[in-house]
Amino acid sequence: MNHSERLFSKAQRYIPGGVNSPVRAFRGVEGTPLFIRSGKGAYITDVDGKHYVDYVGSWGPLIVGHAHPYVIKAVKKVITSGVSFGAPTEIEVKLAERICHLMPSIELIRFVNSGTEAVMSAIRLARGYTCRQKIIKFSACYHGHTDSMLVAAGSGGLTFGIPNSAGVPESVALHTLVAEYNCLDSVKALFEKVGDDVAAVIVEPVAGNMNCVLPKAGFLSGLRKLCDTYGSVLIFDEVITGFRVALGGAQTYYDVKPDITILGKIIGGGFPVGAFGGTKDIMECIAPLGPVYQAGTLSGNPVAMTAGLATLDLVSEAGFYPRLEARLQILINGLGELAKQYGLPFFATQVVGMFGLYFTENDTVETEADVKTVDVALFKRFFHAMLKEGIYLAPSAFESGFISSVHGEKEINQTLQAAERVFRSLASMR
Ligand code: KE4
Repeated sequence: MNHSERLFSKAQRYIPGGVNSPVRAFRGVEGTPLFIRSGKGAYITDVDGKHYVDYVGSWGPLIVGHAHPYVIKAVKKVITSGVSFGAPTEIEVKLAERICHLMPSIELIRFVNSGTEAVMSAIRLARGYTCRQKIIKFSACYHGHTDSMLVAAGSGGLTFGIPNSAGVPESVALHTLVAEYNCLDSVKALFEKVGDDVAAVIVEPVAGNMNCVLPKAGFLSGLRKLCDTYGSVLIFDEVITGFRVALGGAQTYYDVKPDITILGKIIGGGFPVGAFGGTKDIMECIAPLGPVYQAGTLSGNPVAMTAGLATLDLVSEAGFYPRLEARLQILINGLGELAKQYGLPFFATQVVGMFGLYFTENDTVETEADVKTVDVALFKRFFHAMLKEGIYLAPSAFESGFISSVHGEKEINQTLQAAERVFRSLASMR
Protein backbone atom coordinates (compact mmCIF):
# COMPACT_ATOMS: atom_id res chain seq x y z
CA MET A 1 0.00 0.00 0.00
CA ASN A 2 1.31 3.52 -0.72
CA HIS A 3 0.73 6.41 1.68
CA SER A 4 -2.46 7.61 -0.03
CA GLU A 5 -3.95 4.11 0.17
CA ARG A 6 -2.94 3.78 3.81
CA LEU A 7 -4.37 7.20 4.67
CA PHE A 8 -7.55 6.53 2.70
CA SER A 9 -8.17 3.33 4.61
CA LYS A 10 -7.61 5.15 7.92
CA ALA A 11 -9.73 8.11 6.84
CA GLN A 12 -12.68 5.81 6.14
CA ARG A 13 -12.53 4.74 9.77
CA TYR A 14 -13.35 8.28 10.95
CA ILE A 15 -14.88 10.21 8.02
CA PRO A 16 -17.84 9.09 5.86
CA GLY A 17 -16.33 7.72 2.64
CA GLY A 18 -12.94 8.90 3.88
CA VAL A 19 -13.54 12.39 2.51
CA ASN A 20 -15.04 15.70 3.56
CA SER A 21 -16.66 16.26 0.18
CA PRO A 22 -17.99 13.43 -2.00
CA VAL A 23 -16.33 14.26 -5.33
CA ARG A 24 -12.89 13.87 -3.67
CA ALA A 25 -13.52 10.16 -3.16
CA PHE A 26 -12.71 9.39 -6.81
CA ARG A 27 -15.99 7.45 -7.17
CA GLY A 28 -16.52 9.21 -10.48
CA VAL A 29 -13.27 7.69 -11.80
CA GLU A 30 -12.74 4.73 -9.41
CA GLY A 31 -9.49 4.07 -7.60
CA THR A 32 -7.95 5.60 -4.50
CA PRO A 33 -7.97 9.37 -4.06
CA LEU A 34 -4.58 11.02 -3.75
CA PHE A 35 -3.85 12.55 -0.38
CA ILE A 36 -2.10 15.84 -0.97
CA ARG A 37 0.83 16.99 1.15
CA SER A 38 1.56 20.38 -0.42
CA GLY A 39 1.03 22.76 -3.31
CA LYS A 40 3.28 25.35 -4.96
CA GLY A 41 2.40 27.37 -8.02
CA ALA A 42 0.85 25.12 -10.67
CA TYR A 43 1.86 21.93 -8.82
CA ILE A 44 0.61 19.73 -6.01
CA THR A 45 2.61 16.97 -4.30
CA ASP A 46 0.94 13.88 -2.89
CA VAL A 47 1.91 12.09 0.33
CA ASP A 48 4.07 9.71 -1.70
CA GLY A 49 6.13 12.62 -2.93
CA LYS A 50 4.83 12.60 -6.52
CA HIS A 51 4.30 15.99 -8.22
CA TYR A 52 1.36 16.83 -10.48
CA VAL A 53 0.42 19.75 -12.69
CA ASP A 54 -2.85 20.71 -11.00
CA TYR A 55 -5.93 21.60 -13.11
CA VAL A 56 -8.34 21.47 -10.15
CA GLY A 57 -6.85 24.29 -8.07
CA SER A 58 -9.02 23.37 -5.08
CA TRP A 59 -12.05 23.49 -7.46
CA GLY A 60 -11.40 27.04 -8.59
CA PRO A 61 -10.17 29.32 -5.77
CA LEU A 62 -6.46 29.12 -6.65
CA ILE A 63 -6.48 31.23 -9.81
CA VAL A 64 -3.02 32.55 -8.90
CA GLY A 65 -1.72 29.08 -8.05
CA HIS A 66 -0.88 27.35 -4.79
CA ALA A 67 0.77 29.35 -1.97
CA HIS A 68 1.34 32.48 -4.07
CA PRO A 69 4.07 34.47 -2.22
CA TYR A 70 2.03 37.69 -2.31
CA VAL A 71 -1.02 35.98 -0.78
CA ILE A 72 1.04 34.09 1.81
CA LYS A 73 2.88 37.28 2.82
CA ALA A 74 -0.43 39.10 3.34
CA VAL A 75 -1.88 36.22 5.38
CA LYS A 76 1.28 35.84 7.49
CA LYS A 77 1.14 39.54 8.31
CA VAL A 78 -2.49 39.46 9.50
CA ILE A 79 -2.63 36.03 11.16
CA THR A 80 -0.27 36.99 14.01
CA SER A 81 -2.64 39.80 14.99
CA GLY A 82 -5.46 37.40 15.76
CA VAL A 83 -7.60 35.21 13.51
CA SER A 84 -11.20 36.07 14.38
CA PHE A 85 -13.02 38.57 16.55
CA GLY A 86 -16.74 38.16 15.88
CA ALA A 87 -16.69 41.90 15.39
CA PRO A 88 -16.33 44.16 12.33
CA THR A 89 -12.80 44.63 10.97
CA GLU A 90 -11.33 47.02 8.41
CA ILE A 91 -10.25 44.26 6.02
CA GLU A 92 -13.82 43.05 5.40
CA VAL A 93 -14.82 46.62 4.51
CA LYS A 94 -11.89 46.82 2.09
CA LEU A 95 -12.88 43.58 0.36
CA ALA A 96 -16.54 44.63 0.23
CA GLU A 97 -15.54 47.98 -1.30
CA ARG A 98 -13.29 46.28 -3.87
CA ILE A 99 -15.97 43.79 -4.98
CA CYS A 100 -18.65 46.50 -5.20
CA HIS A 101 -16.32 48.54 -7.43
CA LEU A 102 -15.48 45.55 -9.64
CA MET A 103 -19.08 44.27 -9.92
CA PRO A 104 -21.36 47.32 -10.25
CA SER A 105 -24.54 45.21 -9.91
CA ILE A 106 -23.48 44.69 -6.29
CA GLU A 107 -24.36 47.76 -4.22
CA LEU A 108 -24.28 45.90 -0.88
CA ILE A 109 -22.60 42.57 -0.06
CA ARG A 110 -22.70 40.14 2.87
CA PHE A 111 -19.84 37.70 3.48
CA VAL A 112 -20.41 34.14 4.69
CA ASN A 113 -18.25 31.00 4.84
CA SER A 114 -19.18 28.91 1.83
CA GLY A 115 -20.94 29.07 -1.50
CA THR A 116 -23.71 26.90 -0.09
CA GLU A 117 -24.31 29.33 2.74
CA ALA A 118 -24.39 32.22 0.30
CA VAL A 119 -26.93 30.45 -1.94
CA MET A 120 -29.11 29.49 1.03
CA SER A 121 -29.11 33.09 2.26
CA ALA A 122 -29.77 34.54 -1.20
CA ILE A 123 -32.77 32.27 -1.74
CA ARG A 124 -34.24 33.26 1.61
CA LEU A 125 -33.58 36.90 0.70
CA ALA A 126 -35.27 36.59 -2.70
CA ARG A 127 -38.31 34.97 -1.06
CA GLY A 128 -38.40 37.61 1.66
CA TYR A 129 -38.04 40.46 -0.82
CA THR A 130 -40.73 39.22 -3.24
CA CYS A 131 -43.01 37.50 -0.69
CA ARG A 132 -43.08 34.58 -3.13
CA GLN A 133 -41.98 30.94 -2.67
CA LYS A 134 -40.97 29.27 -5.94
CA ILE A 135 -37.37 29.09 -7.14
CA ILE A 136 -36.44 28.08 -10.69
CA LYS A 137 -33.11 26.31 -11.09
CA PHE A 138 -31.59 24.32 -13.94
CA SER A 139 -31.13 20.57 -14.10
CA ALA A 140 -27.48 19.55 -13.62
CA CYS A 141 -26.56 22.99 -12.35
CA TYR A 142 -25.17 22.86 -8.80
CA HIS A 143 -25.52 25.56 -6.19
CA GLY A 144 -24.18 23.86 -3.10
CA HIS A 145 -26.12 21.51 -0.83
CA THR A 146 -28.86 23.62 0.70
CA ASP A 147 -32.08 21.59 0.71
CA SER A 148 -33.97 23.58 -1.89
CA MET A 149 -31.14 23.23 -4.41
CA LEU A 150 -30.72 19.43 -4.12
CA VAL A 151 -33.32 18.87 -6.77
CA ALA A 152 -31.71 17.54 -9.97
CA ALA A 153 -28.37 18.77 -8.66
CA GLY A 154 -25.41 18.58 -10.98
CA SER A 155 -21.81 18.17 -9.82
CA GLY A 156 -21.82 15.32 -7.26
CA GLY A 157 -25.45 14.59 -8.00
CA LEU A 158 -24.90 14.23 -11.72
CA THR A 159 -21.67 12.25 -11.17
CA PHE A 160 -23.38 9.79 -8.85
CA GLY A 161 -26.49 9.75 -10.99
CA ILE A 162 -28.54 10.78 -7.91
CA PRO A 163 -30.87 13.46 -9.28
CA ASN A 164 -31.75 14.68 -5.76
CA SER A 165 -30.81 13.87 -2.16
CA ALA A 166 -32.38 11.83 0.63
CA GLY A 167 -33.41 13.99 3.57
CA VAL A 168 -34.88 16.82 1.50
CA PRO A 169 -38.51 17.20 2.61
CA GLU A 170 -41.19 17.11 -0.10
CA SER A 171 -42.48 20.36 1.35
CA VAL A 172 -39.19 22.02 0.44
CA ALA A 173 -38.53 20.37 -2.92
CA LEU A 174 -42.02 21.25 -4.22
CA HIS A 175 -41.05 24.91 -4.28
CA THR A 176 -38.09 24.27 -6.55
CA LEU A 177 -38.88 24.07 -10.26
CA VAL A 178 -36.33 22.65 -12.65
CA ALA A 179 -35.74 23.95 -16.18
CA GLU A 180 -33.24 22.94 -18.85
CA TYR A 181 -30.03 24.93 -19.14
CA ASN A 182 -29.83 26.85 -22.44
CA CYS A 183 -33.53 26.25 -23.12
CA LEU A 184 -35.51 29.47 -22.57
CA ASP A 185 -38.76 27.74 -23.59
CA SER A 186 -38.47 25.45 -20.56
CA VAL A 187 -38.21 28.54 -18.34
CA LYS A 188 -41.09 30.32 -20.08
CA ALA A 189 -43.26 27.23 -19.56
CA LEU A 190 -42.63 27.32 -15.80
CA PHE A 191 -43.26 31.06 -15.59
CA GLU A 192 -46.54 30.63 -17.52
CA LYS A 193 -47.57 28.01 -14.92
CA VAL A 194 -46.54 29.73 -11.68
CA GLY A 195 -44.96 33.05 -12.72
CA ASP A 196 -46.73 35.10 -10.06
CA ASP A 197 -45.16 32.93 -7.34
CA VAL A 198 -41.60 32.76 -8.70
CA ALA A 199 -39.33 34.49 -6.21
CA ALA A 200 -36.15 33.91 -8.22
CA VAL A 201 -34.36 32.20 -11.04
CA ILE A 202 -30.92 30.95 -10.02
CA VAL A 203 -28.41 30.08 -12.72
CA GLU A 204 -24.72 29.38 -13.14
CA PRO A 205 -23.96 31.89 -15.96
CA VAL A 206 -21.46 29.29 -17.22
CA ALA A 207 -22.62 25.83 -16.15
CA GLY A 208 -19.47 24.62 -14.43
CA ASN A 209 -20.96 21.60 -12.67
CA MET A 210 -22.06 19.52 -15.62
CA ASN A 211 -18.55 19.74 -16.97
CA CYS A 212 -18.23 23.23 -18.58
CA VAL A 213 -21.21 24.33 -20.70
CA LEU A 214 -21.35 27.84 -22.13
CA PRO A 215 -24.59 29.87 -22.24
CA LYS A 216 -26.06 30.08 -25.75
CA ALA A 217 -26.42 33.56 -27.21
CA GLY A 218 -29.53 35.16 -25.75
CA PHE A 219 -29.99 32.65 -22.93
CA LEU A 220 -28.85 34.86 -20.05
CA SER A 221 -30.46 38.01 -21.49
CA GLY A 222 -33.64 35.97 -22.01
CA LEU A 223 -33.65 35.05 -18.31
CA ARG A 224 -33.19 38.74 -17.49
CA LYS A 225 -36.24 39.65 -19.59
CA LEU A 226 -38.41 36.90 -18.09
CA CYS A 227 -37.51 37.98 -14.54
CA ASP A 228 -38.31 41.61 -15.42
CA THR A 229 -41.64 40.57 -16.94
CA TYR A 230 -42.71 38.51 -13.93
CA GLY A 231 -41.09 40.63 -11.19
CA SER A 232 -38.76 37.80 -10.11
CA VAL A 233 -35.19 38.14 -8.85
CA LEU A 234 -32.40 36.97 -11.19
CA ILE A 235 -29.62 35.30 -9.19
CA PHE A 236 -26.26 34.62 -10.88
CA ASP A 237 -24.37 31.95 -9.01
CA GLU A 238 -20.82 33.15 -9.73
CA VAL A 239 -19.12 30.98 -7.12
CA ILE A 240 -17.03 29.54 -9.97
CA THR A 241 -17.17 32.31 -12.61
CA GLY A 242 -16.68 35.24 -10.22
CA PHE A 243 -13.18 36.63 -11.04
CA ARG A 244 -12.52 33.42 -13.02
CA VAL A 245 -13.78 34.57 -16.44
CA ALA A 246 -13.38 38.34 -16.05
CA LEU A 247 -12.56 40.97 -13.43
CA GLY A 248 -16.27 41.74 -13.27
CA GLY A 249 -17.32 38.08 -13.46
CA ALA A 250 -19.57 36.41 -16.01
CA GLN A 251 -22.09 39.25 -15.66
CA THR A 252 -19.51 41.59 -17.21
CA TYR A 253 -18.26 39.01 -19.70
CA TYR A 254 -21.81 38.38 -21.01
CA ASP A 255 -23.12 41.89 -20.21
CA VAL A 256 -26.20 40.71 -18.32
CA LYS A 257 -26.91 42.25 -14.92
CA PRO A 258 -28.35 39.99 -12.19
CA ASP A 259 -30.24 41.29 -9.14
CA ILE A 260 -28.24 39.11 -6.73
CA THR A 261 -24.77 37.63 -7.26
CA ILE A 262 -23.36 34.69 -5.34
CA LEU A 263 -19.59 34.57 -4.89
CA GLY A 264 -17.09 32.20 -3.27
CA LYS A 265 -13.83 30.40 -4.05
CA ILE A 266 -11.52 33.09 -5.54
CA ILE A 267 -12.67 35.87 -3.16
CA GLY A 268 -11.26 33.82 -0.28
CA GLY A 269 -7.98 32.94 -2.00
CA GLY A 270 -8.31 29.35 -0.77
CA PHE A 271 -9.76 30.15 2.68
CA PRO A 272 -13.40 29.34 3.57
CA VAL A 273 -15.58 32.06 2.08
CA GLY A 274 -18.83 32.89 0.34
CA ALA A 275 -20.76 36.07 -0.34
CA PHE A 276 -24.04 37.32 -1.72
CA GLY A 277 -24.62 40.83 -2.92
CA GLY A 278 -27.01 42.87 -5.00
CA THR A 279 -29.07 45.99 -5.35
CA LYS A 280 -29.60 48.16 -2.29
CA ASP A 281 -33.35 47.70 -2.17
CA ILE A 282 -32.97 43.92 -2.09
CA MET A 283 -29.96 43.74 0.24
CA GLU A 284 -31.55 46.17 2.74
CA CYS A 285 -34.04 43.39 3.53
CA ILE A 286 -31.22 41.51 5.29
CA ALA A 287 -30.86 41.71 9.09
CA PRO A 288 -30.11 43.90 10.93
CA LEU A 289 -31.69 46.34 8.42
CA GLY A 290 -34.62 44.22 7.32
CA PRO A 291 -36.77 41.20 8.16
CA VAL A 292 -34.71 38.47 6.41
CA TYR A 293 -32.52 36.88 9.05
CA GLN A 294 -28.98 35.78 8.22
CA ALA A 295 -25.89 35.43 10.45
CA GLY A 296 -22.54 33.68 10.89
CA THR A 297 -19.86 33.33 13.56
CA LEU A 298 -16.94 33.50 11.15
CA SER A 299 -18.53 35.65 8.45
CA GLY A 300 -16.03 38.17 7.11
CA ASN A 301 -13.18 36.28 8.77
CA PRO A 302 -10.15 38.62 8.59
CA VAL A 303 -7.74 35.92 7.41
CA ALA A 304 -10.03 34.83 4.56
CA MET A 305 -10.72 38.46 3.67
CA THR A 306 -6.98 39.16 3.54
CA ALA A 307 -6.29 36.20 1.24
CA GLY A 308 -9.22 37.22 -0.94
CA LEU A 309 -8.13 40.83 -1.23
CA ALA A 310 -4.54 39.81 -2.05
CA THR A 311 -5.87 37.49 -4.76
CA LEU A 312 -8.02 40.27 -6.23
CA ASP A 313 -4.94 42.53 -6.23
CA LEU A 314 -3.20 39.97 -8.43
CA VAL A 315 -6.10 39.30 -10.83
CA SER A 316 -6.52 43.07 -11.25
CA GLU A 317 -3.10 43.39 -12.83
CA ALA A 318 -3.19 44.61 -16.46
CA GLY A 319 -3.53 41.75 -18.95
CA PHE A 320 -4.23 39.07 -16.33
CA TYR A 321 -7.28 37.56 -18.06
CA PRO A 322 -6.07 37.79 -21.69
CA ARG A 323 -2.86 35.99 -20.60
CA LEU A 324 -4.83 33.34 -18.73
CA GLU A 325 -7.12 32.81 -21.72
CA ALA A 326 -4.29 32.65 -24.25
CA ARG A 327 -2.34 30.13 -22.15
CA LEU A 328 -5.36 27.86 -21.74
CA GLN A 329 -6.23 28.21 -25.44
CA ILE A 330 -2.86 26.63 -26.32
CA LEU A 331 -3.70 23.64 -24.14
CA ILE A 332 -7.26 23.25 -25.45
CA ASN A 333 -6.23 23.60 -29.11
CA GLY A 334 -3.34 21.19 -28.57
CA LEU A 335 -5.58 18.55 -27.01
CA GLY A 336 -8.07 18.91 -29.87
CA GLU A 337 -5.36 18.42 -32.48
CA LEU A 338 -3.94 15.38 -30.68
CA ALA A 339 -7.40 13.78 -30.28
CA LYS A 340 -8.02 14.29 -34.00
CA GLN A 341 -4.62 12.85 -34.86
CA TYR A 342 -5.44 9.69 -32.89
CA GLY A 343 -9.07 9.49 -33.98
CA LEU A 344 -10.56 9.94 -30.51
CA PRO A 345 -14.09 11.40 -30.05
CA PHE A 346 -13.23 14.67 -28.32
CA PHE A 347 -14.72 18.11 -27.78
CA ALA A 348 -13.56 20.89 -25.46
CA THR A 349 -15.01 24.14 -24.14
CA GLN A 350 -13.25 27.14 -22.66
CA VAL A 351 -14.28 30.40 -21.01
CA VAL A 352 -11.08 32.34 -20.24
CA GLY A 353 -9.60 30.42 -17.27
CA MET A 354 -11.99 27.46 -17.06
CA PHE A 355 -12.53 24.55 -19.43
CA GLY A 356 -14.36 21.33 -20.14
CA LEU A 357 -13.07 18.14 -21.80
CA TYR A 358 -15.60 15.77 -23.36
CA PHE A 359 -15.06 12.35 -24.94
CA THR A 360 -18.05 12.63 -27.25
CA GLU A 361 -18.78 12.34 -30.98
CA ASN A 362 -20.78 15.58 -30.63
CA ASP A 363 -19.27 18.63 -32.29
CA THR A 364 -20.93 20.84 -29.72
CA VAL A 365 -22.13 20.56 -26.10
CA GLU A 366 -24.93 22.96 -25.12
CA THR A 367 -27.32 20.97 -22.94
CA GLU A 368 -27.36 18.35 -20.21
CA ALA A 369 -28.39 15.81 -22.84
CA ASP A 370 -25.27 16.69 -24.87
CA VAL A 371 -23.13 16.27 -21.75
CA LYS A 372 -24.57 12.82 -21.18
CA THR A 373 -23.28 11.63 -24.56
CA VAL A 374 -19.76 11.45 -23.13
CA ASP A 375 -17.98 8.09 -22.95
CA VAL A 376 -17.42 7.99 -19.18
CA ALA A 377 -15.40 4.77 -19.37
CA LEU A 378 -13.01 6.42 -21.83
CA PHE A 379 -12.78 9.48 -19.58
CA LYS A 380 -11.87 7.24 -16.62
CA ARG A 381 -9.05 5.63 -18.60
CA PHE A 382 -7.88 9.07 -19.72
CA PHE A 383 -8.02 10.44 -16.16
CA HIS A 384 -5.92 7.64 -14.63
CA ALA A 385 -3.42 7.59 -17.49
CA MET A 386 -2.93 11.36 -17.15
CA LEU A 387 -2.58 10.96 -13.38
CA LYS A 388 0.22 8.41 -13.98
CA GLU A 389 1.82 11.02 -16.25
CA GLY A 390 1.73 13.57 -13.41
CA ILE A 391 -1.30 15.55 -14.59
CA TYR A 392 -4.06 16.04 -12.00
CA LEU A 393 -7.49 16.63 -13.60
CA ALA A 394 -10.90 16.82 -11.92
CA PRO A 395 -11.81 13.24 -10.89
CA SER A 396 -15.15 13.36 -12.68
CA ALA A 397 -16.41 13.54 -16.27
CA PHE A 398 -18.88 16.17 -15.06
CA GLU A 399 -16.66 18.86 -13.58
CA SER A 400 -14.86 21.86 -15.05
CA GLY A 401 -11.10 22.25 -15.12
CA PHE A 402 -9.20 25.33 -14.00
CA ILE A 403 -5.90 26.91 -14.99
CA SER A 404 -3.94 29.41 -12.93
CA SER A 405 -1.82 32.42 -13.85
CA VAL A 406 1.28 30.40 -12.93
CA HIS A 407 0.62 27.55 -15.36
CA GLY A 408 3.41 28.48 -17.76
CA GLU A 409 4.63 27.21 -21.12
CA LYS A 410 6.51 24.41 -19.32
CA GLU A 411 3.37 23.09 -17.65
CA ILE A 412 1.28 23.35 -20.82
CA ASN A 413 3.95 21.51 -22.85
CA GLN A 414 4.29 18.86 -20.13
CA THR A 415 0.52 18.35 -20.24
CA LEU A 416 0.39 18.12 -24.04
CA GLN A 417 3.33 15.68 -24.16
CA ALA A 418 1.56 13.53 -21.56
CA ALA A 419 -1.70 13.74 -23.51
CA GLU A 420 0.05 12.60 -26.70
CA ARG A 421 1.29 9.44 -24.99
CA VAL A 422 -2.10 8.84 -23.37
CA PHE A 423 -4.17 9.47 -26.52
CA ARG A 424 -1.86 7.17 -28.51
CA SER A 425 -2.35 4.40 -25.99
CA LEU A 426 -6.13 4.94 -25.73
CA ALA A 427 -6.42 4.88 -29.53
CA SER A 428 -4.48 1.61 -29.70
CA MET A 429 -7.00 0.00 -27.35
CA ARG A 430 -10.08 0.99 -29.39
P1 KE4 B 1 -19.32 25.48 -1.48
O1 KE4 B 1 -20.42 25.33 -0.48
O2 KE4 B 1 -18.73 24.13 -1.91
O3 KE4 B 1 -18.25 26.51 -1.07
O4 KE4 B 1 -19.94 26.11 -2.82
C1 KE4 B 1 -21.05 25.48 -3.39
C2 KE4 B 1 -21.15 25.88 -4.85
C3 KE4 B 1 -22.08 26.83 -5.22
N1 KE4 B 1 -22.22 27.22 -6.50
C4 KE4 B 1 -21.43 26.70 -7.47
C5 KE4 B 1 -21.61 27.16 -8.88
C6 KE4 B 1 -20.44 25.73 -7.14
O5 KE4 B 1 -19.67 25.21 -8.12
C7 KE4 B 1 -20.30 25.31 -5.82
C8 KE4 B 1 -19.28 24.26 -5.41
N2 KE4 B 1 -18.51 23.71 -6.46
C9 KE4 B 1 -18.00 22.36 -6.24
C10 KE4 B 1 -17.26 21.93 -7.50
N3 KE4 B 1 -18.08 21.73 -8.60
C11 KE4 B 1 -17.12 22.30 -5.04
C12 KE4 B 1 -16.34 21.01 -4.91
C13 KE4 B 1 -16.99 20.06 -3.93
O6 KE4 B 1 -18.23 20.00 -3.84
O7 KE4 B 1 -16.20 19.37 -3.25
